[in-house]
Amino acid sequence: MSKLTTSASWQALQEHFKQIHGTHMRQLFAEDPKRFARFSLQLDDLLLDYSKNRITPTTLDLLLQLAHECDVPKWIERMFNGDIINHTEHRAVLHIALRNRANRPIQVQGQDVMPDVNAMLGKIRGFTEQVRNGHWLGYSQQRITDVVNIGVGGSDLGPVMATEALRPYASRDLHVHFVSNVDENHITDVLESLDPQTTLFIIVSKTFTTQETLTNAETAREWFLAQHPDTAAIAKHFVAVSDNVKAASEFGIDPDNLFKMWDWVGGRYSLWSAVGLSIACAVGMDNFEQLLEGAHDMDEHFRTAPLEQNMPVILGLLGVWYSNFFNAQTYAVLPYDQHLRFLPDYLRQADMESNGKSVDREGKPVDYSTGPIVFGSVGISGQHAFYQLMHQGTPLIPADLLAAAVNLKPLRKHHEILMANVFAQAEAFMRGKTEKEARAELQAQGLTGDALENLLPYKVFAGNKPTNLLLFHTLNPRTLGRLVALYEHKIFVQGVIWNINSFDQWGVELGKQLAKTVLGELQGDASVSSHDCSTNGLINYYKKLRKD
Ligand code: G6Q
Repeated sequence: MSKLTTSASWQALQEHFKQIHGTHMRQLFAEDPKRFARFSLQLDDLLLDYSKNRITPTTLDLLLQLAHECDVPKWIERMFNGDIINHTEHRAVLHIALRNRANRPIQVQGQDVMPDVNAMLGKIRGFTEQVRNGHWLGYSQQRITDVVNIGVGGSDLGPVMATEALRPYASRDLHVHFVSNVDENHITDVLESLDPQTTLFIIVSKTFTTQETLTNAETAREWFLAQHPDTAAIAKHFVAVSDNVKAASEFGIDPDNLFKMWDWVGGRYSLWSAVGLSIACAVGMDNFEQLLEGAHDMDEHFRTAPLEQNMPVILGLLGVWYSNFFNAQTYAVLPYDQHLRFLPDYLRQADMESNGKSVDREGKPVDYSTGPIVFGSVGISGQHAFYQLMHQGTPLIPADLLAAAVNLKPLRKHHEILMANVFAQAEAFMRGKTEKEARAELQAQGLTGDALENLLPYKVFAGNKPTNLLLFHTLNPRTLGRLVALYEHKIFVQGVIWNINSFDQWGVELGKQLAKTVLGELQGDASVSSHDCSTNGLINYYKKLRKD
C-alpha cells in the first residue's frame, strides 16, 4: 500500500465517500442556499463556480487536509524557487519564470535566469515588430505576409491554440500557419497558397532532433530553394527556436535568427517562451506580454492564496476526488467560445502527458489512478454530439465549462443564446430530470397509459453530473494567460498529490525511438522478419502496396 492511500486524509476521504456518494446535488442545493457563494472563487473578473460538484463542506475540508498532508504548499514553493523538481531529467521547472513580470530573481543552480528571460523577450519584440511593420524584408525586398510555424507537440499545440484564441487581436496583413504532421499533406496544403518571397518559416524544436519537424523543415527549405536557389537568402526566410544551438546552426539557421529555449522549460509548458514567436507575430508583442501578465496574475494567486481560496488547488483536488474516489476515468473540457476550439486539444496534451504516469517519485508502481483521459470540444458542438453520453451514458464524466460574458464583435442575439446554453447545460447536468418531472412533461404532451409508461424510462435523467464553470468578461490575451496558467497549476497540484513527476515524458521519447528503427527497415523491398508476425505482416504488406 502506498504512502498516499494509507495517509489519514485519504482514509478519511474513503469513509466520507461511502457516506455521500449517493447524495444528489439537488439535495445539497436545497439544504444550503449559500452554496454558490460558499463554493465559488474569483480572481478579478474570472469566476470559478464549483458549487455543482458532489461535495459538502466536509469533503472540501478533507481534500484540503490531503493537500496539506501531501505538502502541496512546499511543492509550490519548490517550483517557484527553481528546485530540480523534474528529478528524472534533473531539471528545474520554470515556465513561471517566462512570465515573471515582477522580475523577482529566480535562481537555477545559483544563477538568476531573469536576465536571460528578459533579453529573450526583448529579442522577440525586436523581431516581431520588424516582421509586423514590414521592415523585415524577404530576398526580393518584399514584406512578409505569411509565417509558417513548423513544430510538433509542445512546439505546436500551444501556439496553435493561442493564435486561434486571440484571432480578433491578430494582424490582418500577416497570416500565421502551422505545420506539425510529417504526413506530406500537411505541408503541401500549407505551401500550396504561399509565395517564397513573402514567407517566413519558424522552426520550433527544443531538441532540434524531432524527425517530423526536421523533415518538414528540410522540405520547406527545398521548396524555398527550388524557387530561389540562393542559400544566402535562407537567413531572411528561416528562423528557429531551440535549446540545441549546434543542430540549428548546422541546419543553416543564422545565429542572429536563433531564439534560445532553456532545458528548464518543458515543451508543453513553453508557449510563453520564444516558442510563442508565432503568437507574437500574429497579435503583436504588446498582446503577447498581456498573455504573460495574465499567466503571472495566476502564478501570484497560486503562490500566495491560501489553499482553500486557491483556484488551481481547488480544481486539482476536485479532479482527485472524482478520479480516485468515484473512479471517473475521463474529464471533459467544454469551452463555449469558438476561438477556444483548440483548448481541449492543448489541455489534452498538457494533462495527459504530464500526469499519464504510473510510477511514483520513489520509482514504485502506484496503486491508485493518476491522470484521466481528457477530451472535449466547443460546447455547442458537443451538445449536438457527445453530451448524450454525458447526460445518460454509464460513465461519470466531470466537466469544465468556459465562457466569456461579452463577445468582442457581438451579432444580433447570438451571445445570449450561447450563454443560455451554458447555464442550462450546467443546470441540467446537475439536476437531471426525475421520473415525476418526466411523467408530467409527457402528460402535458398528451401521452397516457402504455404509451407514456413505455417511454418514461428513456426520458429520465439521473443528473448529479459534476461541472465547474469558468466565467470571465471577454476572451482577451490576459484572460487567456490566466486560464492556461490555471490549468498548468491544476495539473501540477494533481501530480503532487499523486506523487508523480508531471514534467517528464518517456512515453513520447519512446515514440521517437521506435519509428527510427522501423524507418531503416522500410528501405528496399526485402521482406522483414525481425518483429512479431503482425508487425512483420503489416510492414511487408505495406511494401507490396507501395510497389504495386
Ligand atoms: C512536450 C513534449 C513533446 C515535445 C515534442 C516536440 O512536453 O515533450 O510534445 O514538445 O515532441 O519536441 P521538440 O520541441 O524537441 O521538437
